[in-house]
Amino acid sequence: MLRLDTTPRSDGFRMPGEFEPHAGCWILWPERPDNWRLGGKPAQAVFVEVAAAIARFEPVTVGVSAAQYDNAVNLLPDSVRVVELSNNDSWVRDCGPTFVKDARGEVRGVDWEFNAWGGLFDGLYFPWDRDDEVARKICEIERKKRYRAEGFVLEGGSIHTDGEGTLYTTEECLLSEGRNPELTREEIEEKLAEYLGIEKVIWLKQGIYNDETNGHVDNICCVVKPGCVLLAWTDDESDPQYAISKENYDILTRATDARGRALQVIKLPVPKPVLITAEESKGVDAVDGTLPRNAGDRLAASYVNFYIANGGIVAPSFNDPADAVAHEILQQAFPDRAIVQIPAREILLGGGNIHCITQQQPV
Ligand code: KQY
Repeated sequence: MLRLDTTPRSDGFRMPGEFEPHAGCWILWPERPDNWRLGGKPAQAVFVEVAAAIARFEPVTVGVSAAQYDNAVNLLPDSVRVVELSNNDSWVRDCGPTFVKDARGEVRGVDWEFNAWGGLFDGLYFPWDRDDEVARKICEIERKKRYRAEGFVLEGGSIHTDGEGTLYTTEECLLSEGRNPELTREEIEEKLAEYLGIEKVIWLKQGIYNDETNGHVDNICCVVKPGCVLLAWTDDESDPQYAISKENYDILTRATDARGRALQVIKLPVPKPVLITAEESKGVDAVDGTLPRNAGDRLAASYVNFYIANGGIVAPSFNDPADAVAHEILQQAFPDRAIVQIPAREILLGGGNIHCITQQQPV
């Protein structure tokens, strides 16, 4: 399909909010043994649960390597489409296309440059060449025209939009050394405006404590609807998460969005610190150049990292008393959607959560 030399803004395209209607959802199958313990088997079981839960609400496609194709087909329900799709790991939120849409309803894909969350500076593995081809291949499969943002590094998990001109991100990630160090904040804002059709960027400072993505926004804050956001929160002032969340809360409550609205900020508690066990650490292959998984390390656990499906919310749970609180808050925030919680420790052990392993395709 066509690679376009124009930009979405010049063609009248904008990134819709995740809460707008979807044609479907993309997922990539986990298997690399230096990120997923025990060769990815426990993670695969949870990915199956996530895919099946989302498939209750909208069509799901799972991309999988040739080596794992039969296994994935065997484990996934028949309602899920499985396609062979090479990748370096299973974070389609970050390496997949960001879809944009115009007023006539045409959907196109933005294909960002992907460098595994920081390239040779502080990236999480090497190489990442297959990941960088995923957006192009999904656009081909879906017959969508594609904008390649050549030379501009971005992951889908580092941005959220309200679909009405406002984009949310973090300074920790978008101004990081490993992404676009040659660009100023203003130049980055200009790229976001060109490729996503947004008019205003709300810059949070940092993401969740110890998040290996350099603080993706999708783990700390997300958009419920225009003018309303959820923010990961703790009341425990001794937790390093407190100062991070408080600073972001102050920014959000003082901000106005692209339409001039003050924001409603809903606090969503984080679970108690989740640490890697010795057994979990032992199950991950040590590979030079891949971030190690050490026993005792704190994982970036957050209930904010959920997927908004047509008519449903597919959200992580952590076997924590706050699971029920999160369920209640999500149900109040999304009264017209069914809340489905999935025990997500195995995804968290890989460095992200349900939002990070999914990518919506708008209708
Ligand atoms: O959180 C994400 N969006 C991706 C996490 C990547 C972790 C790689 N080990």
